[in-house]
Amino acid sequence: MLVDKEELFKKMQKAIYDYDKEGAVALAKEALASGIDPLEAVEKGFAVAIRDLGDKFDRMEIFLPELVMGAEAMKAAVDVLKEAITAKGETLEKKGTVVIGTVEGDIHDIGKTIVVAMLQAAGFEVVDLGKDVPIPTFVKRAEEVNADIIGASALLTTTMPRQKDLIEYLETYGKRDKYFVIVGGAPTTKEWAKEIGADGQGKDAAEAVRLCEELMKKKRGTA
Ligand code: B1M
Repeated sequence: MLVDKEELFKKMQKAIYDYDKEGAVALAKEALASGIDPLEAVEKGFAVAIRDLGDKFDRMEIFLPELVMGAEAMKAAVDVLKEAITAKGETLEKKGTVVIGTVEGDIHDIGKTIVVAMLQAAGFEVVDLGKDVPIPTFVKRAEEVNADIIGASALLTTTMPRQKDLIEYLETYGKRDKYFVIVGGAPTTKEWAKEIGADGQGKDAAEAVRLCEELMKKKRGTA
């Protein structure tokens, strides 16, 4: 049966506006069964509504409990889609190892989780440190798994400085040249990445993957 994609994306947005976790999960499964690209389902469906709820929260049209309920519905749907995205990468030759997390003081992890899934789908080995991660933990894990790239996500303007702290921490311990550092999260920009001396910024999950691929080519001298 042919599915009207735009119609399905609208239903996904409605499920988030209605804080309807079961509905969101069912729609994520419907998207997969219909062969819709899971990343497109996230970005054109669920994410449109959660970002709009964020704006409504900012204008005090809704309050934190409502934003939390919307986020829970979104997270449940992303969990379903994530598995489908990740499955694509299981048979690929490993492109490199990325240690990634959301910085200390920041509990936003929906976008980072999508970045993790997309990196795995592209063939990267990924160590996901989760959220609210202290800077020394990024470096300790990178050392343990002999990572190529460290990725730090930040969604708050107040936690973006932790990305700078990561670079300074690496410099302090003489390890800056050992790892590429990439940053991301809604408030970050290419200018910010340059300013703090990062190796790049991904505006979304697809760009983060392209960036990691380019950095690995650079490391192997094939760029
Ligand atoms: Co919060 N929050 N929130 N929130 N929240 C924002 C970020 C905010 C912009 C909303 C707003 O007011 N308009 C605002 C920040 C304002 C600012 O900093 N100036 C805000 C605030 C204020 C807060 C609290 C402080 C609210 C409070 O308690 N008073 C609090 C913070 C708690 C804390 O962290 N200490 C808080 C809490 C929450 C919830 C728990 C309710 C929930 C998070 C649930 C969770 O993640 N588990 C939440 C949500 C959902 C949001 C918004 C609405 C949506 C974020 C999201 O999931 N987007 C957000 C508004 C917004 O971003 N416009 C908001 C969808 C996701 C697919 O996109 O995360 O951008 P995104 O990820 C993208 C890219 O950014 C990129 O790829 C991803 C996929 O394409 N990317 C990377 C992300 N990480 C990357 C890393 C990379 C590369 C690319 O390399 C390493």
